[in-house]
Amino acid sequence: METVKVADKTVKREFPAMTVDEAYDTLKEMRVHGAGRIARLAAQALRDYAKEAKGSTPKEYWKLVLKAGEKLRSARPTAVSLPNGVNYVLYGGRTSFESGGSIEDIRYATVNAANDFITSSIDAVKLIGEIGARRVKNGDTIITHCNSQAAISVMKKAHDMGKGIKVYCDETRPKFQGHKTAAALAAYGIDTTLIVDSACRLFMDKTDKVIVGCDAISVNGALVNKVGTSQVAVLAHEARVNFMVAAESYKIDFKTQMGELVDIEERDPTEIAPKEWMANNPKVKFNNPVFDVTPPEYIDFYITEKGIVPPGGILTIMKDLYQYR
Ligand code: RUB
Repeated sequence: METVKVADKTVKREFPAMTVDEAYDTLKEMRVHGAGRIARLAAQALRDYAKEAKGSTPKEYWKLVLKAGEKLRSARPTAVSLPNGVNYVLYGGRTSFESGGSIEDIRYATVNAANDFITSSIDAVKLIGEIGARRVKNGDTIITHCNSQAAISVMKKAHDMGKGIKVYCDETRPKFQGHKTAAALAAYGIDTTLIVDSACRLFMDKTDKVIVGCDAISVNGALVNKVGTSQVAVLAHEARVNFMVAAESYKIDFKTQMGELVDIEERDPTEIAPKEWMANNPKVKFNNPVFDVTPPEYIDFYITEKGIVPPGGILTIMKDLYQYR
């Protein structure tokens, strides 16, 4: 279909081509992580699947696409960008299916919706950088936790603006995503120091701002992000340091409006202790939740692509964003 090819050319491939099963495994095993990238990989895999899927009727074709979307959505439970991204793509196709479109019509609508999601997600991260960097002052020292493309975008932009920032990166146990952030910032020319998570209190005294990313925002403005974020927020609060969250608006979790809680992913205990150690200490129990919740009162504001939003303002932007089902 010529139009699909034209639409496709406008979107640069961020990840190697993958089947739905490969993308699912890649997400589950965290070979690609971070909420924005998780969502874009799922949208890409769903788009590529929709392009090739066969079916003898529109209903049959649509059922296959829905099933693929369902599988991708289930790869990780906490980052709401994943279901939100997949739902956005499916909504494109569903509108065409429900209005009696042919297989080619539905295919075209699905592919376009995926491309639309991917480009707007990448644009959002860039915009967040621009909006957030204006809140950073010359010579600011920043603490960040985990590995967030949106938070990195703010820090890189502040550096581009010549603000001479200095950044402390928490290691972010157990998967050490902070190492990735430190490597990226240092390679960009930013004055970067890696610290262990438990040193955060010590360095908070030397810090002007905390900037972190986001996996999900609940309707009351609470933040769900990598485990340890809430501790950093409490320390920032105690030290009267600004706590800012860089978050694309598709990270707002609609279901929290109906009182549902965000699922907190629990991962394999071997991420926190070697198997041999576990075998030698059979009485020790393990818990490995990988996200936590920061209450809104510890958050100064969200930096979204739509502008700066205080935690209490999340509800008001929610309605606009959920025009798809
Ligand atoms: C990553 C993490 C990041 C957010 C935001 O967790 O908590 O802070 O996902 O990232 P994990 P981004 O490594 O378990 O996926 O701004 O890139 O969306």
